[in-house]
Amino acid sequence: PTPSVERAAPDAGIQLFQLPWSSIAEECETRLGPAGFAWVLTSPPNESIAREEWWASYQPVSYGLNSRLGTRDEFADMVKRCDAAGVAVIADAVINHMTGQDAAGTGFAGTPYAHDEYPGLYGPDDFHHCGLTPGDDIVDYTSREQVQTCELVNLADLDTSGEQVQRTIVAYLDDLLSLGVAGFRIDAAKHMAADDVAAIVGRLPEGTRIMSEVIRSAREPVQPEEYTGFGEVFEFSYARDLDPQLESGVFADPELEGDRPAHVPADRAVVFIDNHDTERGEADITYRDGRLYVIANALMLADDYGTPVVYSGYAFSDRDSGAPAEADGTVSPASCADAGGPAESYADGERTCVQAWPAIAGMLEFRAVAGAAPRLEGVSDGDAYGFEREGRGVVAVNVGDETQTLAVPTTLPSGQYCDVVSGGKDAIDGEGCRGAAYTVDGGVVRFELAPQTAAAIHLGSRR
Ligand code: AAO
Repeated sequence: PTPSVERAAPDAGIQLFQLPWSSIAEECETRLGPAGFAWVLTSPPNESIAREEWWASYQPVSYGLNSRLGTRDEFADMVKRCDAAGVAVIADAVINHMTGQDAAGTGFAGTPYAHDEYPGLYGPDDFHHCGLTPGDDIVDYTSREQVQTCELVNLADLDTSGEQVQRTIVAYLDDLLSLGVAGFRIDAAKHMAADDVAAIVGRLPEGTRIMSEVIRSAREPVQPEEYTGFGEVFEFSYARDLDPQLESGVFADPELEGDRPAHVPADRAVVFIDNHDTERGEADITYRDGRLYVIANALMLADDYGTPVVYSGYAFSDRDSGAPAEADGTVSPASCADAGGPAESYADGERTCVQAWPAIAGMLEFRAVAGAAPRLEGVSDGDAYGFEREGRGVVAVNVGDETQTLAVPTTLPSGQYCDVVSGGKDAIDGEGCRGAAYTVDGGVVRFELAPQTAAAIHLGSRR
């Protein structure tokens, strides 16, 4: 038995999509902090249009912090409580645009707005009117000019090169920082010139964490690499490369020397299996594929590339459906305290509570023990695949429909280990395993993997 094994500080994050602030605060205290999540990505905190679709959050009306997800006070309380639990808050910052162009209206917190008019914030001169396409909408993503000066799905496009616009955005972000947030996801960063984003975030205090959303496409001129000079970017290629392997059972090791081809450098990459857009779009593997989703998350959390962010939202059959809400429009609080998972199926609106899945907690522990140890060359056999984080742990998966054994050579010391995906050790100093147990013997560990399961052992799961 190894009583104390060195653990790296947590680095993984979790996106809690459309979850109210009061519920995130509770999750931080009861689950995220103890499990070892380093940060939580929230949905946009500012006032937006008053509609019940989830995407209302992406149409800002003002920078007041009253939204369907809670009040300013509730947001501030959440940041404090998460911080105290060791979980930093990253807020989703929608700064490329304001509302759709259709009509005048009143925001969720009562602020009036009209076409290109957001009283006290912006007027017509603060917006792009590209004049390049009918209705000024982006039509052709191969045109940098359209992507960065026309309107993304008809949303009033701020001219982020303007001094006054930059100042107004910085004041908003500074306000959030004053409440203790650690950084921002920059929504639709592709649609702002990288120089504009650099100028805006350059005015924020040093150390502010920036994660730009720049969806990679080989066919387009605007590339994620342009946004790595001032922060991290979400690397959309990660899941695009991984998912087909899990679906086909044909595995290929990533390039293990240096950075991966066609991915941003590891220290700039935020990686994910899915997010709120891709689970409604391009992602092949989502909560609907419970077992494969666990496998995908296990491989991501076991990896040595980038900073992973786990995703947790709610089930839906209609792409537009918002999270379950109260009569006054506020999103209903939800608790994952008693949740396990993955479930065989989810009812519409039901929270997936991925942060509560035992496999995720086990893999966060694996990740902490693996620390900076390099990923070694993988082994694949039939529908099974596995790899070692040198001297620290071994992960193995079987994506097929038959039970399969997989022998992985390892430098782990000989002995018995508990699989942390199926339960781990039964107590901190316990002798038994809650789930499967595996033996490392003579430099090999032989996994016995049920259909569509993952397993992982590490120095800290030795019994
Ligand atoms: C809503 C209505 C609209 C209405 C509008 C205004 O749905 O009908 O016109 O209001 O009234 C969200 C929703 C939208 C919603 C919007 C505002 O998704 O439906 O519009 O709120 O309420 C592009 C952007 C990217 C953006 C993504 C959705 O580049 O930044 O579109 N994501 C963020 C948020 C998202 C949010 C917004 C931005 C707006 O995460 O939730 O929208 O704040 C290609 C391009 C990408 C492009 C996609 C989609 O990607 O490369 O840049 O993303 O197409 O157009 C393959 C390809 C890849 C392709 C990808 C996805 O993998 O390789 O190139 O598929 O299709």
